[in-house]
Amino acid sequence: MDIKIVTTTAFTDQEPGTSGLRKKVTIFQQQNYLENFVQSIFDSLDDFQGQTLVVGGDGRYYNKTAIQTIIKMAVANGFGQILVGQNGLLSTPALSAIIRKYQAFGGIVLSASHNPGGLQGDFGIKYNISNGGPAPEKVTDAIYEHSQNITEYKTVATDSIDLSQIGKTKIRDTLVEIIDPVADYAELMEELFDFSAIKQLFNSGFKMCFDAMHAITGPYAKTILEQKLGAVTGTVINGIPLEDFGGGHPDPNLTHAHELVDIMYGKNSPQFGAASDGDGDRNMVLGQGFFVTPSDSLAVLAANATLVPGYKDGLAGIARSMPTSEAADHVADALKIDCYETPTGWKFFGNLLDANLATLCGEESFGTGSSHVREKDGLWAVLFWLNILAVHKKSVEDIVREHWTKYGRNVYSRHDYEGVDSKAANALMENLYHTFSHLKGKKFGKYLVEYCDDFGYIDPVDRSISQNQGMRIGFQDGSRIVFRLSGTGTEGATLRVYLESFEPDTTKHHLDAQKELADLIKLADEIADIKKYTDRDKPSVIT
Ligand code: VG1
Ligand code: CO
Repeated sequence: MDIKIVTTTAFTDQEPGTSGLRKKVTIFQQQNYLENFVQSIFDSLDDFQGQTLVVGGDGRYYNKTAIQTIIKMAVANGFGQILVGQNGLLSTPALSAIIRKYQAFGGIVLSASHNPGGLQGDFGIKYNISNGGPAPEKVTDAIYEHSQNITEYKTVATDSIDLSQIGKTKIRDTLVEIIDPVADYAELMEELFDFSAIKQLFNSGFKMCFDAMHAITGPYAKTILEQKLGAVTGTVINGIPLEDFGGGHPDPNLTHAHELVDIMYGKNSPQFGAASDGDGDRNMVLGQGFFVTPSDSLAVLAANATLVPGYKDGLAGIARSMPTSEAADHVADALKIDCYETPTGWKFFGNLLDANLATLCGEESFGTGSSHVREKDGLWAVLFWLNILAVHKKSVEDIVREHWTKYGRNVYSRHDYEGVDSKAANALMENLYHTFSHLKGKKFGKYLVEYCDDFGYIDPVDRSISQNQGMRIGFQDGSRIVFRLSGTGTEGATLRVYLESFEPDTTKHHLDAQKELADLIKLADEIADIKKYTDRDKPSVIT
């Protein structure tokens, strides 16, 4: 079987965003579009001959086609072994776990995560390095660079590989192995959490609802929650992965996971509710009629970590993305450990985890994870909560309220303006940047501006610098407003406005976050002229 060298022409738009390259399926379907990007990944790597590559995706439309292409190209480029999830499926955290367990050279994740799928939806591809985590910026920059100058790619002519049967096949000198997508991941979860305590909890009549949103976590959640932990059949809803996610938007938040929200806010709701996203790395956690913000979730997990076997010796540190609320910082202070503030995107946590500076990480965008893998991990967060619930035997709401009583409440919300005209969104950010010089020291009602800047980050481990990571306005009372443009969308621009205030007064902890933040919301519009630039009078999604 000969290696074919195919001549190609570069595409100019293959720049990875917050989490890999994401485009409309129809863009990926252009001739050589995927091939160019995959070859650019391989051309950016050194010394992978004979090594192992892990490949899998969230099962969205185009997943299977893309996997066939990638296997052939990985063979032609000289990988020694390729591990592929059965039927092309692997959740993002499972892929990370498998890279680490089998000491693979790296992995390719096919997913556009929380973006809708199907022929009219989005597709995406991301490269993960040998620690199991997303490639750092220096690698994604190199991939983009290669993609702009590419003239040829390598592949082999061979029949399609049967992805449905677990087993091994040899193609040229490469061993292609189809593996169980769930087994290794489930084993890792069993090492970290007290399965017998959680089993007892379910045996005692505790009920939960897990909404897999017809995305990748269905098979994982069924195996772990229903089969291994004894949750009743039917605990997992929308558990079959579908190429178009059943027409839904697999983003676990109050807007898109409305089926779960209706159940949890309805009559006779189960004690615990959770959902995960397209590729299984996000999570939303709910109690009965009670929403846990992802920022609070990180703080609660950190405060209770020693109750969980995998974290019984305590945490080395905590890391959170800059727009994530400072709730975790209060826990870190109490535990006398460091709390790191990184730019948005899981790739910035990798070095901190590798250097054992942080054990738990989190983002306000429904992402929590730990040093067990190098991705955020939706089901892991759900099991962590279950473990805490099994020990405390209290409701989710009581656990969170007691947490607020002890540490104060960081009232938090994110307002997204999706599908805004890109030029207008850039103009808004530009204008904001120029207002900074006269904002500092200014008073808006009770809010005195203490600082405002464009967030930059120096990685404490390798000293690499990342600039322009979001505009922050901090007020003297600890409140913050952050403005960022999304790096994962595929249509126009999405403006994200992050709002936070600190409320130590327990008598106010029951109040609604939107009402509590009303002044800051008004102020955000006043400072950034949101309505004028976006031509919208309200956000499209509020979380
Ligand atoms: C969003 C989130 C960010 C997250 C990223 C990938 O990025 O804000 O916190 O890491 O998605 O998550 P952006 O640039 O659109 O704000 V996932 O689950 O889509 O891989
Ligand atoms: Co995701």
